Amino acid sequence: MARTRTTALFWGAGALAWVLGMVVARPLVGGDPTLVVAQTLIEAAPGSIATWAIETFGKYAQWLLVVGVSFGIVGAGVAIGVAIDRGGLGVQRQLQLSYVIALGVFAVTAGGFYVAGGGISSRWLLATILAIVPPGAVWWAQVGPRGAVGKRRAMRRMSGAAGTVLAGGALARVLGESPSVGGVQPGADLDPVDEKTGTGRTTPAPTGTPGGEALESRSKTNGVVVSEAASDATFGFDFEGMPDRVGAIDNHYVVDKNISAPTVNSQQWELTIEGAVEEPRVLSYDELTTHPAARDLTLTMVCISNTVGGDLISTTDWTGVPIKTLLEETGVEADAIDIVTHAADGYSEALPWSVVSEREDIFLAFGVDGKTVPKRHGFPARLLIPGRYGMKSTKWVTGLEVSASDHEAYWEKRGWDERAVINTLSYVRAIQRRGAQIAVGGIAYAGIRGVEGVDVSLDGGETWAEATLESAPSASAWNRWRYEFTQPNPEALDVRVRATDGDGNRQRRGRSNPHPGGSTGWHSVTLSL
Ligand SMILES: Nc1nc2c(c(=O)[nH]1)N[C@H]1C(S)=C(S)[C@@H](COP(=O)(O)O)O[C@H]1N2
Ligand SMILES: [Mo]
Repeated sequence: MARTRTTALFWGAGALAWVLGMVVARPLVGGDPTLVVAQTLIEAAPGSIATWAIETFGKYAQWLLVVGVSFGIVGAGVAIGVAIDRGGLGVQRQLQLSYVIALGVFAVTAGGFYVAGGGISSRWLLATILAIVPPGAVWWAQVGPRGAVGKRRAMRRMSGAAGTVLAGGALARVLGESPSVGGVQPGADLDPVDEKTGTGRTTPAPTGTPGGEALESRSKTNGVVVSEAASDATFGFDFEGMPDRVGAIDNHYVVDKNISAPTVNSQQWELTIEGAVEEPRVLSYDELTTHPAARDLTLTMVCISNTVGGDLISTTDWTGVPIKTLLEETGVEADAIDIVTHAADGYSEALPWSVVSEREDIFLAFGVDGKTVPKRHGFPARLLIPGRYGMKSTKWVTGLEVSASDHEAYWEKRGWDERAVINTLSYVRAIQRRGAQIAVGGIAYAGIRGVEGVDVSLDGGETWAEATLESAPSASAWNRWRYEFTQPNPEALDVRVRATDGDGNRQRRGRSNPHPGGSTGWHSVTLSL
């Protein structure tokens, strides 16, 4: 029994050392074998499980899976130890088996880093060696080439290995910070697009919207910022807790299926345009970024898995080329049905050609905030489709395929709505008190239908009043709204909000979950003041 425990402990410690070694080496190639396994599980999981995980764990779902896989590896190590001991193998046989397993661990490590890092490189070699040192040290200390050694010597070997790994880990961090690929870097400065083509650019906010006064107090209830300001000055739309009319990309939400974002080299990158076209064609990064049809567009993106009042919604200034132009230059055949976007992470999305050919605002963005696109938002180029949920807007685009049949996209295969047209939404974001004056404010969005009006109720939906709408920064962006009233000593307020879209249709009242077509329902919050 005691021996079983020792053997199990040895194998468990070896597995744990392996996991730690991989974590240490991770920055070198931007991933490791554990992440490769977790990523494979994410993509293989049935849609119902993926949706359940997103709904239950939100943005932590992917990292919980990684932790689970790591525990699984350690557990497997312990199980192997127990099995070896129970198997009643002789010392010689145990040693032979340990060599076979060591070889397997080495192969999996090298293979995993190969997949994670996209091939053979000096970084791949360094990562493999670094990750192998800790389990190697445990193995060497226990069995070693010349059998088990004394406790003292084992300790010395282990601390030597620990030192190597610490030094290697520091090196890995430094190298990991420096770009592993040449060419234009994500988030680098970009030449501004010609004034005359900048048609979708942010329209300036009307003046006379001063910022918040000095705050006396501030808190957050149900995700809504409750604050109190000193003076009776005008509220505007920028009081504490209100989002910026147009935000910075650094504050933009991030959602994708990947545990770590793919790394793409702008010099090696090319956009292929193929399928039902007159002649397939490739565009280089320079050809895309200097394309004469490049234009700016201010866009509000929202994820289809956003819940009522949620944070997966952001507005920023993008720069790109309409894909209609790129496709027409290439020559689209008459039997075209779908325009499929392919991506560096294996993701795909599709939109009917009948829709794309009608619209100038569906475009391949290579810039945001006057800079190149950050890695996590799809460097070097990502699609943007105003009016549709974020899932349609493929990041890390590598190709446009004109398909003569209906393409089944990544999330569509997992049971989400194919068209993914944005449902009208309105959220409460902030409430501020300036003496007896109170303003409640938030955002409203109806995709490209636009927002016509926003109503606010303070009595649980009995009576409604019209909110003041700020002009939208563009035809593809949200409106901020506020509603001001006087109430000397309110203790709690039951705030409800509903919007009417540009077609005159009121936002759906009934609550529904994000799956399969995006959440619906009026946002209501009870706020204590
Ligand atoms: N290649 C790729 N593109 C993708 C995804 C993805 O997993 N892979 N996720 C989509 C989803 S669900 C959303 S909401 C948006 C989010 O874009 P953002 O991270 O830039 O906000 O990207 C979309 N594009
Ligand atoms: Mo999404």
